[in-house]
Amino acid sequence: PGPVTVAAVDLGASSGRVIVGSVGSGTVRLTEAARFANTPVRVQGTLHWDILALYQGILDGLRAAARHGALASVGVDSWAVDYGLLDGDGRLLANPVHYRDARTADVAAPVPAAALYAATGIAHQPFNTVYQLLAAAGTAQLAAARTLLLIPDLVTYWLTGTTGAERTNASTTGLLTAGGAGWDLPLVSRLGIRASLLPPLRDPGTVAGPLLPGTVTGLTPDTLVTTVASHDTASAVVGVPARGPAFAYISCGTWSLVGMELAAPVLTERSRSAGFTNEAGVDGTVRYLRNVMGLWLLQECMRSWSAAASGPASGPAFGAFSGGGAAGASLDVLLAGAAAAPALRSVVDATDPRFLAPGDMPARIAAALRDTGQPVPDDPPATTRCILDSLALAYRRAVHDVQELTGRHVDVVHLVGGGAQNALLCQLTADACELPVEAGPVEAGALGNVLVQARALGLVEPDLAAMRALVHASRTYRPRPGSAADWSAADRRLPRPAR
Ligand code: LFR
Repeated sequence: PGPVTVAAVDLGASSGRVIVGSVGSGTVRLTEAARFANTPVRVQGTLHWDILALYQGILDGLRAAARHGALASVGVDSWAVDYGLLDGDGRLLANPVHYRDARTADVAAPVPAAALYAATGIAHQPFNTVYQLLAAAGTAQLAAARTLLLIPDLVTYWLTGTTGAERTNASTTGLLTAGGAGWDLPLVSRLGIRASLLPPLRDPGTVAGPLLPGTVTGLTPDTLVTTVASHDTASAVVGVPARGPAFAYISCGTWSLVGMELAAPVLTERSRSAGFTNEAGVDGTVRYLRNVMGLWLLQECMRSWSAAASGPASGPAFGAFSGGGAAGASLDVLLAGAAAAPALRSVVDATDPRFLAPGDMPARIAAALRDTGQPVPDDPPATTRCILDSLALAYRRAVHDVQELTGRHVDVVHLVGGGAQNALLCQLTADACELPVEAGPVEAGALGNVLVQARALGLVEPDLAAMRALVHASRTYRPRPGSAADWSAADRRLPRPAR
């Protein structure tokens, strides 16, 4: 038999993609069928996702994907924590709110942080679903809601009519018991959240339903919608080309998620205060990781620089990152300038929540540098260098801490996602971590999505190691000798955050 065709819908914070996976015997080939911008919209002060524009992009993308071959299956993954609310008729009540919106900034939970961590294993992030629901308490919208669906589950509902909460993504709500076995109902009730909002959990690799007839022109219910590891980071971790157990991963896109795959959660107070979270992975694994701001720092700087270059009136209030364009410096030019700029001149803490919200990122970086008595870069290439050095330093800290907190040894770092294309960042990561970095695949998330569908269709060997054997890194970066002392000196310049 020839290869089987499936489609991965992979929604990221700055763009959505529909990627065709062609699964043959012992091979998986990806082809991009469509890519569309994900442009958030601020309405009366609240930052929203434009969910219908995304859905339109998905429908058009699936039509384009079907031109590559009859689709046996479709799977949807996206960023985590955000949700849509359905009313009693199953209609979406409002556009989902963006996790970078300020509504959760001052929310205090009625349960102490240490108790939340002990119960759920999820590290405090202001945007976790639990805090979004607490921020929404008392609103007419929440009162009218009957079902909460996380973003990929909402898209899956529109495609199939079935509701559920996919387990890897559901873990990021902060409402599952640690390890992800089930909703923590006593906790949900202590928090004053209506348990009836939360749909039954479903597992990656199960069928959500056939595609509803008439939903995508040209596609029939012969196409199944398969539940995948619907948290993009969980799919990316499936798509890590690990060859043994002693690996750390960096899923590097808008965010950088740095950690290890474990068999059980780590719930110690040291782990909590170090900011490590225990998200659910496929097959009962735990994604033990720390959130690092990631390429968001650079994307937001580029947005500021291009708005400045095009004049105050013409810059979008919140535009999707366009990769530069005529007004701003292009990414390639910035990276070439950053490679030539002096190394480790100034570094910021790339886990600092001050960088979370959209805004004037060059000014925030400058303020952080002044706070720590370091020189402020005076042009975009030097600022870009500061960002990449700071990311590599944050990776160094996370790779060091994860070994200390788990008692496990790491001998290779896999850097997957868009950041794997950034040769300077990959080299700095190898230097800072003092470990070889295997870079790629760039589309690890889509690949993990495709692999879980392929497994559900019985097309690949079922164990994770065998699935990963079908995935390949694109390049190895080795640490350059002699740079370790510079990284530990840079590390000493920045106080460790107290959580
Ligand atoms: C990455 C990601 C992270 C999550 C953040 C917010 O795209 O899913 O894992 O912490 O977005 O949802």
